[in-house]
Amino acid sequence: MEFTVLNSNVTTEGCSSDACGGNQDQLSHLPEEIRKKVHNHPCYSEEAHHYYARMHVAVAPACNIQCHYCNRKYDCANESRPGVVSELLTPEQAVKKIIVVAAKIPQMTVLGIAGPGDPLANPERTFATFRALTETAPDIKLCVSTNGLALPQQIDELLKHNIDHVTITINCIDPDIGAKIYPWIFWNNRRIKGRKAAKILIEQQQKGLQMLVEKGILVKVNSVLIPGVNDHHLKEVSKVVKKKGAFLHNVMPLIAEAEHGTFYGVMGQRGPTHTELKTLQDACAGDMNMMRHCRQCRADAVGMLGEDRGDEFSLDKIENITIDYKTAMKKRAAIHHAIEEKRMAQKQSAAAMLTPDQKSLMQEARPVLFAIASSGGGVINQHFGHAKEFLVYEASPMDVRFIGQRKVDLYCSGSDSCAEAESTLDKIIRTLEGCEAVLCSKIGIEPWSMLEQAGIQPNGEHAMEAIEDAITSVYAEMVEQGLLDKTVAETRKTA
Ligand code: CLF
Ligand code: SF4
Repeated sequence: MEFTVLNSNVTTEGCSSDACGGNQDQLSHLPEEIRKKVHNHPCYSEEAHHYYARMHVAVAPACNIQCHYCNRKYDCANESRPGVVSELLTPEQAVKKIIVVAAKIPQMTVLGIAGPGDPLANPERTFATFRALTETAPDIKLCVSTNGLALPQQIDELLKHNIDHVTITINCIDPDIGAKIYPWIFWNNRRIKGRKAAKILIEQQQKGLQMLVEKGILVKVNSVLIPGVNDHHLKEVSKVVKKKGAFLHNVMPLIAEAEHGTFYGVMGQRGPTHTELKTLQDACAGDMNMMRHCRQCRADAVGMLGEDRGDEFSLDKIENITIDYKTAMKKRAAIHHAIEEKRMAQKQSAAAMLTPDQKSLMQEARPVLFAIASSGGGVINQHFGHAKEFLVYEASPMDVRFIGQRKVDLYCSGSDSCAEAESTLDKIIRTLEGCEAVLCSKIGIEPWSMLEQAGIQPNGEHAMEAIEDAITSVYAEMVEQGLLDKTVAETRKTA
C-alpha cells in the first residue's frame, strides 16, 4: 500500500526549487498528452488538488511483505490515520460505493486502490474492481499504489485496465538498508528474511518501475523518511528513480508511535523533524519533481486531499441509493468544465496585478512564508479557528509557490473547549514557525493579538480571493511598508 501516516508533529513542506513537481505551471513544459493525464489528478498536480478529489476503496487486505512501520491490526500505521479501516469491501461493494461517491462528489476524479494491504498481493479483488469500473465509469481515473514486489508479474493486467498512474513505495536501493526496514517478504510461497529479502524486493521494484515507464505509465515513487536508517540514502534513491523515468518523488515522514504496535513504534524509532524533512525534500528536488502536498491518506479516504468524508458513504448509508451513472457522468462533465473555467480565470498572472513601482521595489525583497486557511477551490475561504491545516506558500521576487501544509489542532471547536483554546493556539503558533503572515477569511480578536505578539501578521482582508493573488498583494504591501527590511528573527523580537 501507499504509506500514508497522520503525524501532527511533522508536515511536508519546503520546495524552493524550480523542480517542484506539483505545480501545474511547472508542468507546462511537459507534452500535452502527459499534461492531460495529470491536470485533474489531485496527487500528480499540486494545482489540481485545490479543485479535485480522490477516493480510495479498501479492497486489498493482504500484504506480501512486512515493513517495520506497519501494523495492519491497527490499520497500516504508515498508510492512514490511527484507527482501523472502517470497512473492508468486496469489489462489488467497492464499485457501488465509488459510483455513489462519483455522483455525490462530482469533483472526485481519481479512484485509488492503496490498501489496507498491497493491491497487487490481492490481484483478484483489485482487478475485479478496476474491471467493473472501466466498464461502468470510464470518466474516473484509476490509480494504484504498491510496494512493488508483485509489480513485474502484474504489468500486463494493469495495462488492460487503462491505468495511467502507479505509485511504488521505494525506501531504499541498498539491501543492507532494506534489511533494517523489511524483516521479511513472502516470495515464491516462502518467507524470506533479512538482506536476501530486501534484495529481491529492491530488484522487483526497479524492474517494475522500468517496465511501467516503457509502457508510458506515469510512476510516482513514495519514500518514507526514517531518520538514521535511510535519511542519507534517499537522495541517491531520488537520482536513480529519476534516471529510470519516475515522474514524481514523494518523500514522506515516518510515523512511529508506540500505540500503533509497529516495530519502529515499539523500539522508539523517531520520525523526522520539519527541518529534516524539508532539507531532504529540497536536496532531492535538485534531481527530480517532488510532491509537496501529500496528505498521507487513509486506505479508505474519500474527498479532497486533507479531508475524509468516508463516514458519509459507509455501506449502510449507501445501501438504498441508486445512481443512473450515465446521467451522473453528464453532470460530472459539466461540473468539471466549470472547474476548468474557474482555474483558467484564476491563472491570470498575479504579477500582472503589480504596478511598475511595486515590481521594482520587490526586486531585492527577501522571501516570506505565508500560511493560508483554505478549504479548497484555490481561494482563501476558511476562518482561522476552523482550519485543521494551513497551506504554506513562499513569496519571493520570482514568484509565489506552494511549499507544503502544516496540520494543526482545531483552535475553535465549540464553546465548551474554550479553556483549552489558548494552549491550542500556542501550539498552532509554534506549528506556524517561520511564517510571517496568516491569510484567512476571518479571525477572532484573541488569536489575532496572539499571532501579532508572535510576529505573525494576521490578515482577513482577502476572503474569497485566489490564494496567489492575495499573497502577491500582501507581499507587495509588506515590501512597500518596509516590513521586510528586518529579518524574520528581528520582526519576532520587536513584535
Ligand atoms: Fe490515492 Fe495515491 Fe493514487 Fe493519490 S493518494 S493511490 S496517488 S489517488 Fe495522494 Fe494520498 Fe499522498 Fe497517496 S495525497 S497518500 S500521494
Ligand atoms: Fe504495511 Fe504491506 Fe504497506 Fe508495508 S507494504 S506498509 S507491510 S501494507
